[in-house]
Amino acid sequence: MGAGRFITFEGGEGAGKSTQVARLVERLRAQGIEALSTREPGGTPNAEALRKVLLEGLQEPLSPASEAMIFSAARIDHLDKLIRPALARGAYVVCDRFADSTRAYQGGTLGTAFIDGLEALTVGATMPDLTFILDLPAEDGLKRADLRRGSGKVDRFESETIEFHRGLRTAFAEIAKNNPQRCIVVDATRHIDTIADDIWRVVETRLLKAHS
Ligand code: T5A
Repeated sequence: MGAGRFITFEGGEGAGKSTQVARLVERLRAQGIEALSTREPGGTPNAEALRKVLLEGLQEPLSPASEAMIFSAARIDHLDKLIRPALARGAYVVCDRFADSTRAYQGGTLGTAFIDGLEALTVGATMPDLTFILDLPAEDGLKRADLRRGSGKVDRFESETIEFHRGLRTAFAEIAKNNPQRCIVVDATRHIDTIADDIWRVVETRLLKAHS
């Protein structure tokens, strides 16, 4: 009990996070490890309902602070009902986005002090053991997201300006620089299999071998 590990994937739109979460969970399960794939905003029924509000369901735009609070409310539910219980029983939890996304997406407007306080209240000690930041130019990620979406509607953040998306790349690089033990920046312009192999090597070295 209590030997679970928490791994998160971060980066801009269309960086390949969902793809790599699925690959990693598959590989962990092949080793006989209980591994859960989840996402933010979302992961529990309440948090999925808040996801709809945040990404598609608003009558008029929220203020940046309200938006950050709703992401955090969804995160608290996700942590309480899914992430912490899974970690406590020894599972690996692999999450598509987490608190670094709030820092990168909402932090630009709200500033570091606000985000630090909110993160401390929301996440407390349950920070990820390992975070992969998938890095690629904003234009390339948006192109991938466009291709995948097809004729579907763009969401709240996909419709932001290109300058906003370029700023996200810088914000994630800054997060990696400030958290060198936890964060690994991965070149996401390469082939899906090459990226998955690199990620697996890090997980093997940093988590599996270190705790076997
Ligand atoms: N948000 C979230 C905040 O503002 N604050 C917060 O606190 C949180 C938690 C979530 C939105 O909410 C914002 C950020 C987001 O805007 P979302 O739909 O989950 O919305 O958005 P994304 O996380 O950006 O999800 P995407 O699906 O757009 O991107 P992924 O998961 O990074 O990319 P993926 O794996 O779906 O791949 C996209 C396409 O590219 C292909 C895939 O096959 C797919 O078609 N692909 C590749 N193609 C070529 N080479 C590769 N290496 C490829 N990898 C994947």
